[in-house]
Amino acid sequence: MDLKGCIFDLDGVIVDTAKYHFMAWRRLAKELSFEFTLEDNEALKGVSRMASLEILLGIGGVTVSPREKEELAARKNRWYIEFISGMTPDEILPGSMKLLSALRKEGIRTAIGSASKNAGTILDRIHLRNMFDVVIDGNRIHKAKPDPEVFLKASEEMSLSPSCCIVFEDAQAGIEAAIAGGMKSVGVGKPGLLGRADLVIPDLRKITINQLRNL
Ligand code: B16
Ligand code: MG
Repeated sequence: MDLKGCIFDLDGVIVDTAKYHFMAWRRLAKELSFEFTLEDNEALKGVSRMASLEILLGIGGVTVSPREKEELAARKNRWYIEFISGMTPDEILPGSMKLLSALRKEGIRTAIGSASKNAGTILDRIHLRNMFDVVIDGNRIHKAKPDPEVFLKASEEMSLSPSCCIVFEDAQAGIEAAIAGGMKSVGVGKPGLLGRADLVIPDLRKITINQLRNL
């Protein structure tokens, strides 16, 4: 392919914030008097905050009013912000920096395409904002993944055609969004869940630009 841009999901690809989301959701479940397991947490990856809350409430068999839902989501987010405010550049996942530097050296543009409304805070905490030409986060989109909006906005702001872009994603919904947007995709994680990606890798450590160009 004629590779001109790479779009990275944030949580689960560049940093492991899934653990902080889990800690905050588990605390909320505890307050609502039910257990929320690490296994349950898998279903929340890449899913928006309100959709995550719906899944959580479903697991606990809890019914609340729309107003209470807003309050519960806000409560979870306050804890989550507390957790991520202590993040440091040490938490950048292995291989990310090397790949981002190599891409930029080659003149390939880089973007973040994240469902998170907290993406800006995370990028600031890990000092990585300047490695991305474009940042599209949960505050700038109306439709959640698997809708391709977040990635299409990223390619548009990079002034690139979707067919020249590769999306890096750890969530199934994100791979579906890349496909729907007409982009190549690299799944970061386990092949079982990310089978529809053009390539699946365990992390960003060994991937080369040549491999990406061959997709
Ligand atoms: P927030 P990504 C996603 O980020 C997370 O994977 C998902 O677990 C989270 O619920 C969602 O962001 C919304 O996050 O509550 O911070 O707005 O993987 O798309 O970078
Ligand atoms: Mg993710």
